[in-house]
Amino acid sequence: MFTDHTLTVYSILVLHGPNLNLLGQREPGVYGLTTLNDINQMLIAEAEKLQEEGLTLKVTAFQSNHEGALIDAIHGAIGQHQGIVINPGAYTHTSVAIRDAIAGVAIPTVEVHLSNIHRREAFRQHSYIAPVAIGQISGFGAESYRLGLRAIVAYLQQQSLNTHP
Ligand code: CA2
Repeated sequence: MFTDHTLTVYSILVLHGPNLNLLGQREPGVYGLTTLNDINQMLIAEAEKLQEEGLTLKVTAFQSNHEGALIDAIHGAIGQHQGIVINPGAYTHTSVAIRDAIAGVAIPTVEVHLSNIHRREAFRQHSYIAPVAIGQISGFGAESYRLGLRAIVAYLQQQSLNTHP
């Protein structure tokens, strides 16, 4: 009888879109007091917690206010990261280019939002990203990111079980 001691290692890229660098510093009434750094630290803490479940998780976070920089980061994920968690910010509602990049790299991606975009203005209720994402988590504040990280990891684990039963 063989016991599989294979170490499961996943590297996840977390992308934050435009204006999210202002989190916790401006408009706390809309987006709360949590800063982007708080969110990134929370995700690193979550990765350490998953370590106790036998999973080695590396989290790399990147924020940009520029569409092209986000697209370059998505392209750069090929061969480096197994999953992406992205809050595309306002590009959610405008960017065919980010959608094409996600579809192009074919890396499983979870879309996250702090606010519930479906109960906000009509223009925020459409996402160009959702059709190329595994799923969308929206409306739980900073917790959306933690849930997004959990979701991508659960997806990758399931995929690996399907490939190597
Ligand atoms: O709810 C979300 O996470 C959004 O992606 C946030 C975007 C918004 O355009 C999307 O419709 C929904 C805006 C992020 C702006 O963040 C700020 C934070 C503090 C001050 C000003 C903007």
